[in-house]
Amino acid sequence: MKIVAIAGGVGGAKLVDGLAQLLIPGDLTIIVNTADDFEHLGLYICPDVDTVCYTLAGLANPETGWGRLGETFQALENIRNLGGPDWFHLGDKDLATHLERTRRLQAGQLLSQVTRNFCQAWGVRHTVLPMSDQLVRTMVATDDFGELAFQEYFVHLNCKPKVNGFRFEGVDAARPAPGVLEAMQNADAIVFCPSNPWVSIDPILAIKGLRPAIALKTVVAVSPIIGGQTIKGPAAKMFTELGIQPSAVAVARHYGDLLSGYVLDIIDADLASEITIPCYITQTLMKNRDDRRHLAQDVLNFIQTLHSREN
Ligand code: FO1
Repeated sequence: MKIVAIAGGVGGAKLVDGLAQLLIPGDLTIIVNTADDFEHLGLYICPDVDTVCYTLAGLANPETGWGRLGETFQALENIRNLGGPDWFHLGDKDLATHLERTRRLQAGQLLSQVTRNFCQAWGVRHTVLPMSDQLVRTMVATDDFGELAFQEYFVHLNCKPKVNGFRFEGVDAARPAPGVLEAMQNADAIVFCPSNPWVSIDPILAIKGLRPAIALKTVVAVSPIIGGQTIKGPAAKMFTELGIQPSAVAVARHYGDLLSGYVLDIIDADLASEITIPCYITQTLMKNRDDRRHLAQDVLNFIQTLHSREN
């Protein structure tokens, strides 16, 4: 079965790892949000792409989900000593990724090309595609701080400002990266990973041509909200601040008629009656690699059930 996974950072990377444990490389393409990308210390940082690649390569820091395993922070300590910005925790190994990526981009390579080469170097055999080679930037509209660049909001201000909307700067001029539309066309199903709907999945859906391509397919989303809360990140807080009660139902409504089926946690089993599309209830919390594989297997089984209902 050919699957396209649409993913943001940490939560998305976990399900992607589960799918990668089950599917042969030619059968899994991961399309990753790049609207969290930013320039920092003169370097081009791609947090979600790196999180997905490090996770698939077995190089990710298991405590944070982002950054590298066995990381040191000597460069950051020395930047701090010089009075430079130290709020974004760039480790020494991770810095090598950003330095080399920046060098290649400045030499005229495309982000998709650099990502492909890095994946080869890290031994990632499944296809990881940035959503676009053009710059798209999530801007977070807040009550008290005006509009903030995403990482300023997310890391520097620790998601504290009250949010009242989002804007994806540059999205109108952005095109899907090479291979993205083709992967969607060839896919048997598309999986929305349990990533933040507002700032991880929506930027991908906002790229010209992607929503219509997705709408033609069997689409299954896994809820990033369990028992009204997010495991990591501000998705539940964002729903609340936007006047929507955070729940697995709210996420399903957010994606609306794009979805063919929806996976939600056992804790939220009662909510399935409020969702009008087929639901699959299972344990969605992924505490270890086995949990990731089990959830991925559930998602694949569910897709097969949906396909047999369609035929
Ligand atoms: N997230 C944090 O909460 N604090 C950090 O200092 C931080 C550093 C960082 C460095 C490299 C990287 O690839 C990711 C990093 N992240 C950090 C995660 C990242 O900002 C977010 O998880 C995503 O942008 C949201 O998907």
